[in-house]
Amino acid sequence: MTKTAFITGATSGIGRSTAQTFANHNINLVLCGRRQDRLDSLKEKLSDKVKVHTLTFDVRDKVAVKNAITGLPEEFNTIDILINNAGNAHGLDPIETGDLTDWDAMIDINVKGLLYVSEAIIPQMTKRKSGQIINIGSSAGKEVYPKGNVYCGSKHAVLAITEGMRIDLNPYGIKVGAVNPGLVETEFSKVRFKGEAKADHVYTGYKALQPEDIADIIYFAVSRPPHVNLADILVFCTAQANSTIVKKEQ
Ligand code: NDP
Ligand code: 8X3
Repeated sequence: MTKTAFITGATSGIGRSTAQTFANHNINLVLCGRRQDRLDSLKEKLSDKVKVHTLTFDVRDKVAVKNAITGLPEEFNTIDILINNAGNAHGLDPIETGDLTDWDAMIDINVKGLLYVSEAIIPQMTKRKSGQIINIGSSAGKEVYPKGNVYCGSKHAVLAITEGMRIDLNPYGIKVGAVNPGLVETEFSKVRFKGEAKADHVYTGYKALQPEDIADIIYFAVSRPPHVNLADILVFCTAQANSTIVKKEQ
């Protein structure tokens, strides 16, 4: 039977690429983000392959999240796969000069937003005793780096929540796992550096992971047999050894 995946942060980067990969493998899609124009064009692009529905909400708005998910049309309201991907870093500052607005954004989006979406979807999975949840963590959820403080904290929280979900949803046979990438060339650094020129240098001098690389891994995780759950995957590009060591061309 054709499955339906619910992907947050589908307007860009890893989420958009995952939507494209899933469509290529005949998985119907509920695509979410704040930028309606991008959701519309992605829907237009993928609708010749699979059924696509879009939802526009900010994951920080728990009422909007709940209303959007409970209001899904019948054709899309059985979610087999949840990809909790929406998130970003905001700023890269030492803790002593950090910006409260940035801190709020990272905790509210990366942690609380993931929880709001999960809260609205998990009950249907427990009721059916089936489903799969993949949370997009980060290498920053495994290792803290200088000035990464709150972003790393938010991604450590994503990993802890993933483990908690896996334990609590174990009786229901629901698969839960995390995919934790290192440097991926997306709009991530534009957001982190608020459009400043230094964002352009993050992915130069080496071959960073591409969003398609992560989408392939996510598809691999959702296409395993029922008894196989990829619980925790850490992915670096070859040039990256850890959060601080990246081999760049001079
Ligand atoms: P992008 O900036 O390219 O994409 C981020 C996505 O998240 C967009 O679709 C954006 O949609 C959505 N999003 C952000 N804030 C909100 C919000 N408040 N409400 C709803 N949607 C939101 O970055 P990536 O694709 O790289 O990031 C995707 C995930 O991967 C994030 O969780 C990130 O932390 C993680 N990650 C990224 C890495 C990288 O190096 N790029 C490495 C490791 C992990 P819109 O703006 O339309 O709302
Ligand atoms: C994104 C990768 O190294 O910028 O999570 O934190 S990093």
